[in-house]
Amino acid sequence: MTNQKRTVQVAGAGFAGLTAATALAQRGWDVTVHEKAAELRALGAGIVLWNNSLRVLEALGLLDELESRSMVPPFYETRIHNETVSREDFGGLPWRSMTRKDLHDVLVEGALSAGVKVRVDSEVVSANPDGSITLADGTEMTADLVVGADGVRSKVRDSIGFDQERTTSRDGITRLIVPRNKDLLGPGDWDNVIDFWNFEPRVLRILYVPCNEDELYIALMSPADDPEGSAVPINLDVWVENFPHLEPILIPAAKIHGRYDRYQTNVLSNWTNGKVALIGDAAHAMCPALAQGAGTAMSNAYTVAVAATAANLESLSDALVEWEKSERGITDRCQSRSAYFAETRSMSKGNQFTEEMLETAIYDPTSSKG
Ligand code: FAD
Ligand code: 5PR
Repeated sequence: MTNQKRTVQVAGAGFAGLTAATALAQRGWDVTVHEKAAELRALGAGIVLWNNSLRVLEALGLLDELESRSMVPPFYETRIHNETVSREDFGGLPWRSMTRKDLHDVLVEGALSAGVKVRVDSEVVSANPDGSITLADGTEMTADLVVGADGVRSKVRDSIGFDQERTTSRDGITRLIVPRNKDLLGPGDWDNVIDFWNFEPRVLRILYVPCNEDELYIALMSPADDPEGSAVPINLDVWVENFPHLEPILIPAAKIHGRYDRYQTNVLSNWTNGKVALIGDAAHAMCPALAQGAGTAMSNAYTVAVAATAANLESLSDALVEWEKSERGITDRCQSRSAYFAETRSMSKGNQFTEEMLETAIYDPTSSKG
């Protein structure tokens, strides 16, 4: 075989897998991504990106495209019982909101133009630290590097058997994209992200995130033990009774089936074993309070690509261990802070985005290593 290129098999075409694949292809690797779904499609609704993932998109050459499909809300406003308790603008720190579909489309376009080979309907059922994967149809493939970016229920991870601690939160959320209906909402700062918390007569929260002129992301949170609050499609009477001023966006929301998910936190003993590196939700699924699930996924995807490229193939496993050592602390701290906010619901107090809480958002993963 005359192919001189280093090879990598990536499991999962989510934000983590596509980012790693593009960064590796741009560094000369022969990259194959396996996606188990029949088509490339983003799951979920909307998303907020911060400096860390925006710097990664810039390094991949995708920032202009992303900017044209996203927006910068003026403030992150927090309200309790519809009374504003804070309006945070993060002192000029870059942040953006968009639909998950738009982010995914930009990453797919970037991967394809970098020469990444994407195979759909290609489920990875197991991986081996020696650098091989097995697909659902029994095919075995080998590579210099295997990246497990196959999400919270990762088969790459579980087939190898990493020690892990899993926690499921008491609250969960239904995430939907609805029309903005600004005219119907009446006068107000409807370009802000608005985090509406109600504690009386029951705990219910609506996170309102405009994504562009036409589309609005809403995340409706309820304790899992409230059958009405967590019902899908959403129980229109219950939500309108608690958030009457949001009726124009709740009516279309009640027409979508949606899905209620509790938050899952996974803490692994290690992110790597031999030639296998885990990134994204496969390695560190976290509560969404700091909106860093995708941000940490993309940061770690980028830095593992840089670290693997800088390594000699003979010492790749050691380089992966070093990569984990240098990048893990910031992700672990973000994961535990997000879990604390989910547990205590204390984002409702407002002004929670202190410099410490923004550590991950501020971080620039593209400048940490050459
Ligand atoms: P994923 O996005 O889960 O991507 C994994 C990919 O791998 C998928 O395409 C999957 O089909 C594929 N796959 C899975 N198993 C295999 C396999 N065995 N072989 C091959 N391919 C496989 N965060 C927000 O900030 N805003 C949101 O609106 C939001 N919505 C969410 C909705 C859902 C349903 C979930 C589960 C999470 C959501 N999150 C949200 C959290 C955040 O999006 C995640 O942290 C982030 O997407 C992680 O990216 P990832 O690439 O690691 O994993
Ligand atoms: N931020 C974002 C988000 O989607 C959620 C939260 C914060 C962007 C919910 O999914 O605090 O729960 C949150």
